[in-house]
Amino acid sequence: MGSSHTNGTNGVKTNGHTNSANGHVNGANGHSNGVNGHAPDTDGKAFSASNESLDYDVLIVGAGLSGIFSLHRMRQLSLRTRVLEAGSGEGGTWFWNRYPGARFDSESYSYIFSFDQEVLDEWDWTEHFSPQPETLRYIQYLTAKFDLKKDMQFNTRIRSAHWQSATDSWLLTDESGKTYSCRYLLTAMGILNQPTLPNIPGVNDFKGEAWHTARWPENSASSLKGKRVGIIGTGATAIQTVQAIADQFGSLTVFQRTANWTAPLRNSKIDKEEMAEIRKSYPDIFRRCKESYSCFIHVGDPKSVFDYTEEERLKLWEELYAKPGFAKVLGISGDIYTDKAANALYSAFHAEKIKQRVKDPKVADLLTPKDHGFGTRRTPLESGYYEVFNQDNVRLVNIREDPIERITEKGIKTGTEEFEFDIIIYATGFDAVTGSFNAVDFKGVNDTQLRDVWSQGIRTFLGLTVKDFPNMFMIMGPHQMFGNIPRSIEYAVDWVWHYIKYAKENNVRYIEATEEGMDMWTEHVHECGKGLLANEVDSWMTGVNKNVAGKQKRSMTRYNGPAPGYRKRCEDVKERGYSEFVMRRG
Ligand code: NA7
Repeated sequence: MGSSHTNGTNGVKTNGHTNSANGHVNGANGHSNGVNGHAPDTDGKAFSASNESLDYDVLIVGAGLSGIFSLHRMRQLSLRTRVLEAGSGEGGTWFWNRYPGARFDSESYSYIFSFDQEVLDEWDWTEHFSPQPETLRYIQYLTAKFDLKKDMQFNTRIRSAHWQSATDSWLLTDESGKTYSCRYLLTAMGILNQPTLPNIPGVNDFKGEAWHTARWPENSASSLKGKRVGIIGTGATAIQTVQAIADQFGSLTVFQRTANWTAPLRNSKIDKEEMAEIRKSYPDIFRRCKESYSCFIHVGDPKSVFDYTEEERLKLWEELYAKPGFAKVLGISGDIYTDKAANALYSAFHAEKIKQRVKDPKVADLLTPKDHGFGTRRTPLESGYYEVFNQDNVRLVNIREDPIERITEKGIKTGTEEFEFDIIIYATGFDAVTGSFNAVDFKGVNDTQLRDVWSQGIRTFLGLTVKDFPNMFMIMGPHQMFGNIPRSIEYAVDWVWHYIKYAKENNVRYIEATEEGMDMWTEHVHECGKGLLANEVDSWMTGVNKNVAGKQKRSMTRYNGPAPGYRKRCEDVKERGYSEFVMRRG
């Protein structure tokens, strides 16, 4: 579980459609119903009074980073707010994903919250790419520091969220049947929170131990020591897991359907002196993130691959390869993400690296992706992944050629072979982005179901709202930036905070996106994605999960344009007094 990045959005204008901050949101004519432009009702009493019949002013679903920051901000508006969380503790992604090797692959000090100076002053990172236990400690430190836990309710899985037209409110029901009402609903459920097992017959037949990486047993009695382990999947999670357990298992068999590109992370420790230097540079770090295309500290190369001679190009790529983090993914020429010929050159450079690192040429060839170019899927970073395949006790099985037929009592059966295992690890990914929403029965105005609204493709306004789902805001919903996620969360939560403050001051109790707004925004999101090679490839980022019905085809799940442009469009809506929305006074 590393940090995500939007493939193909390295900040370099390559094909004339970076859609930079040109501002205007056209098309949504807005029915402001006499709200916009009214003088603020600054004490906000009317707002509180109108919510008195409800359990809460605001309910937040999820206690990950989105939920934590949302709660903190809502408290600043003195709103009665509660976080409902399925897990037994806070942390979201970093609570659930405890598999060995789980860590950031973005620089720790750029992939965290920036909103509080005291936090920045107090918290020391000990590694450039934080491991999951340290990240979870950071999150627990935040909830303690801001005393957030008293408004968090754990072990509460929300099953339905139904709009109540009579009271302009939301009614949530958890799996025990308990209900919760509120004026505003903030979904903070994460984009990767529904693990998916493979759709292979016999998953329940295996008599040994088996688990999905996102459900790694916390105090696993069964150490991997000496065990025969099989792992299905070779995505970001599998790559981190395989390298982390390399010195533990008795034997490991990796079942690979699609090879993925990956490149060195080059993690290192941070001592006190270096942390002091990093701390001094926080303003610069966050400024760079703010200005960049997908909010990372790495800056893309404005020159084309073809502006360099072969010699210059290779020298440059060697330098990038030697650097830590996403430098070799985001610091490159932008045409690598839009031009197949440019991409082929960079892919060949990385293929050569695999050849150099993997002793058996057949295994090296199998580990080299043939069906997509470098960086066109989410590119994980590794620390010795390829070298694991040089171990005598490791085998790579090509299940594209020899598919798994079934999971058996003893292990895994492919078309030609039967494997026996003590442990099977499913590193088979997630029902990403919309999966979190589909797991809850969302019903809006006139019982409109969210999954129906999105059945022919995701539609949103600003990635934050959906028509027929009034007073509901999505933090890290579809059509938002999946780059540097904490940066996206901070922006989305602040935008919502501003709106609710406005509503409180203006005694607004109802806000809803319009059809025109959704049409315009959805078209804009699709326009931003045109020409990106990443959108021609199946991956969770393009909405594909072959294990999930209805997710066999690509869809536009994320915002592909530049982050500054995204923010400008949202700011413009705010500055126009939310006139693109339907609003009603309380
Ligand atoms: P991913 O990146 O979706 O990877 C899932 C892997 O599991 C991938 O290699 C899949 O192969 C494989 N898979 C899934 N289902 C099957 C079946 N039925 N048979 C064989 N192989 C299968 O998930 P991750 O957890 O690794 O990473 C998710 C994100 O978390 C990551 O991008 C980071 O941002 C953090 P496929 O490629 O579909 O052929």
